Amino acid sequence: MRGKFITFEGPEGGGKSTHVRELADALRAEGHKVLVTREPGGTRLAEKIRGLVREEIEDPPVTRSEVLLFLASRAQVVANVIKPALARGEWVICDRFADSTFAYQGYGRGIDVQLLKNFNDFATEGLVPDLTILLDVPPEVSRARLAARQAATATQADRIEQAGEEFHRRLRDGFLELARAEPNRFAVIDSSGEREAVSAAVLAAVQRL
Ligand code: Z5A
Repeated sequence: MRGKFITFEGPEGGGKSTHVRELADALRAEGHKVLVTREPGGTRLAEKIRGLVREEIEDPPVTRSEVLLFLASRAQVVANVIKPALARGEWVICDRFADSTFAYQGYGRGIDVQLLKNFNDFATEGLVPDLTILLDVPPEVSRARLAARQAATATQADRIEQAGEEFHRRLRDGFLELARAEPNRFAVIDSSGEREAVSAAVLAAVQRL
């Protein structure tokens, strides 16, 4: 039997990486075989693309290149990692997927979302998650968490994190609009509260699946 495909989405600092790990542990404890991956990334080539899109360089990618880089990374991880794992009956949890392209490059950067959906279908051969968990946080919570993490790890905001406040407001609204359009696929969880409460809401959404 084909495995289940779960994606985590949302603005930066929403706790995706944290809750991906916690969900994977919970599912493994129930005896499921779970593969965790992320976007951009998840294969050697895709991890190189991840470096390229986040790097501060003199000639940063123009928006169209940015889209193509994310889609190239996605095509690699879908073909070489996600689809084979699903075919083996494993659960796959992916930290970001197609909805990030629609939110960041569509609502955020202003590329037509329908056009992005068509290109995305080409990259994924039509693969759609069974469940998408949208960890929603307002921009001020997102900024505060990222600032705390940067202070703790002595790191700097990357190229995309540095995009302005208006960009981050548009992409959050974009995620929420995507969720409204597909209520059966999305579970929207307020991630500004306590971590334990968010974990419980994630598990409840997965149990419904
Ligand atoms: N991108 C794109 O533009 N288009 C695309 O198609 C795709 C991606 C696929 C990926 O970078 C970047 O690429 C991203 C979108 C863009 N933009 N940026 N920047 P990434 O994967 O490195 O960044 P991210 O996805 O935004 O992850 P993140 O910043 O690491 O955030 P997170 O994974 O959602 O959160 P976290 O690391 O689990 O938690 C952040 C901090 O908050 C951490 O210190 C936690 O301990 C803390 N935290 C978590 N939950 C809580 C709660 N509930 N309370 C308090 N503190 C908490």
